[in-house]
Amino acid sequence: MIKLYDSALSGNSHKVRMMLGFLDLDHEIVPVNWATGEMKEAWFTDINPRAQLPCLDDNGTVVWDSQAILVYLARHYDESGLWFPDDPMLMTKVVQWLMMANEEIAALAWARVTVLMKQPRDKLEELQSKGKAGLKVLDDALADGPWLAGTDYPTIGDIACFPYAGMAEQGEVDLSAYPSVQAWIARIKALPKYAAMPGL
Ligand SMILES: N[C@@H](CCC(=O)N[C@@H](CS)C(=O)NCC(=O)O)C(=O)O
Repeated sequence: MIKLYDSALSGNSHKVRMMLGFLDLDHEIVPVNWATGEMKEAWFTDINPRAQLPCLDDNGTVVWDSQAILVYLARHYDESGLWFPDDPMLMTKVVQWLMMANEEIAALAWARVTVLMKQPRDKLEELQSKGKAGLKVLDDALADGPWLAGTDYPTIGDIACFPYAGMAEQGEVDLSAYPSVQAWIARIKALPKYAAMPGL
């Protein structure tokens, strides 16, 4: 049985919950208390030395980092071959979006944490502008077609960018400037087997 070490509040964990849903994979959720820093406890760092969520354990195969987990699940379980396509150019494009998710779009995650956890706001503007730069790149790509990699079906690149783009307003970033991103968010939420997340 697949085990997902997860926090309900975590958009990175949500990427994995979405993928497990799209692939219809049975799994067990193991909640880890992000707010109290349970990821730093020895029982968890023995499993994931990076001390971060999410972390997946597939019958003893442990994978951490949401982008890496998306690749793992697509490679192992996606019979359609569409979520992470084999075609070299398409695969390259998907990897570009995985990197974007881990960089500019992740800045939106930190802006969200700053606001939700009422942390000091000295870095907030910097995080928001980095996130907005990412949203602009997404918006321009999505003006040309429904999905980020230029396919007519979603890929793990879309999943990786989705949660923190979709929750940008929780980090006080107005999404109305990004109409193609807004339409894409609605498109993702309308996919069959989409796993919902509170606040998204
Ligand atoms: N690049 C990692 C980032 C993971 C990450 O930052 N996870 C957060 C929860 S959403 C976490 O566990 N943070 C704890 C910490 O960094 O101390 C991924 O995509 O999985």
